[in-house]
Amino acid sequence: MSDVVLRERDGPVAVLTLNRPDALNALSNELMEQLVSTLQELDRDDDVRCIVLAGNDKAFAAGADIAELARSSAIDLYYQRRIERWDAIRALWTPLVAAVSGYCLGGGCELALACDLIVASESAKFGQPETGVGVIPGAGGTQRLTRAVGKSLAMDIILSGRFLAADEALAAGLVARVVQEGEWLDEAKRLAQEIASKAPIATRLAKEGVDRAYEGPLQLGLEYERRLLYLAFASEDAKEGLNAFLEKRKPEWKAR
Ligand code: DAK
Repeated sequence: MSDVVLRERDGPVAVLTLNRPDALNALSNELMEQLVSTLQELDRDDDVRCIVLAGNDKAFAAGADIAELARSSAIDLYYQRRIERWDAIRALWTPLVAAVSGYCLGGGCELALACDLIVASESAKFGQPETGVGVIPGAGGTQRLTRAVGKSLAMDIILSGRFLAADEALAAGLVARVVQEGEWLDEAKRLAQEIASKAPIATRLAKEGVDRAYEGPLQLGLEYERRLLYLAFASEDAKEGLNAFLEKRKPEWKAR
C-alpha cells in the first residue's frame, strides 16, 4: 500500500498512522481512500479486535487537503464519493480509538469524532475552522461535535474557529483521556489492548448500543439496547464469561 497510511499489528490490535507530515496529515482524496479501504479490510479480519488511528506529535490531521479542495468543484467531490467514505467509517464493527496529538482540525476533527473514542496528548488542539476558508464542517462536524459538547460550545468552536485545548476538550466530553506529551500513542495502544481483551461479540454490541444513544431518541435507543442485550446474552461467550467469573479464572473468548 502507499505510504500515506502506515500500518502495524500487535496481536489483536492494529495501528494505522496517517503519514503526510509535510502537510500536517491533510486528508487528501488518496489518503482517505487508502484509510477507508484499510479499515474495511481490518474490519473483515476477526482476529483484529481494536484499531488505533494515529497521527504524529505535531498533527493528527489539519483538515481536508485545502489545495485539493481549491481545485475541485462540488461535482468533483460528489464523483469522488467522499461522503460514502465517511459512512463506511461509521459502519465499522471494530472499535476505533483515535490517538490525537497536536492539530486536530476540520475534517481531522471530524475523523477523530467518527472514531469511537479519543485519547489525546496535552498538546492536542481541536477545532473546526472551515468557515475561515469559506466552507462548513461537512463530514459530520456540525452534528457530532454538537452532540459531544453541546450547542453553545459547538457554536463557539464552529463560528469563531477557535481551537479547544486538550483540558477543555476533556472537560467538555469531546475526549475520553488526556495524557502527558509523549504518552498519547502508548496510552491509546494500552487502551486498545484492554478493549481487545474483552468478549468480542459483547464489545461489538455494546458499541452499537452507544452509537444508537448518540444518534437517535432515547425511547428507540432503550428498545434497541434490550435487543442487543438478549443477543449478547445468547452468545457462548456470555456463558463463558459468567462461569469464568464464578470459577475465578480468566475467560477464553471464542467470538461465538
Ligand atoms: N491542507 C493542505 N495543506 C495544509 C493544511 C491543509 N488543511 N494544513 C496545513 N497544510 C500545509 C501548509 O500549507 C504547509 O505546507 P508548506 O507551505 O510547508 O508546503 C504545511 O502544511 C505546514 O503548515 P503551516 O506552515 O501552516 O504550519 P503552522 O504551524 O504555521 O500552522 C495550522 C498550522 C494548522 C494552524 C495551519 O496550517 C492551518 O491553519 N491549516 C489549515 C487548517 C484548516 O483550515 N482546516 C480546515 C480545512 S477545510 C468533505 C469532508 C470534509 C471536508 C471537506 C469536504 N466532504 C465529505 C466532501 C473538510 C474540510 C476541511 O477540513
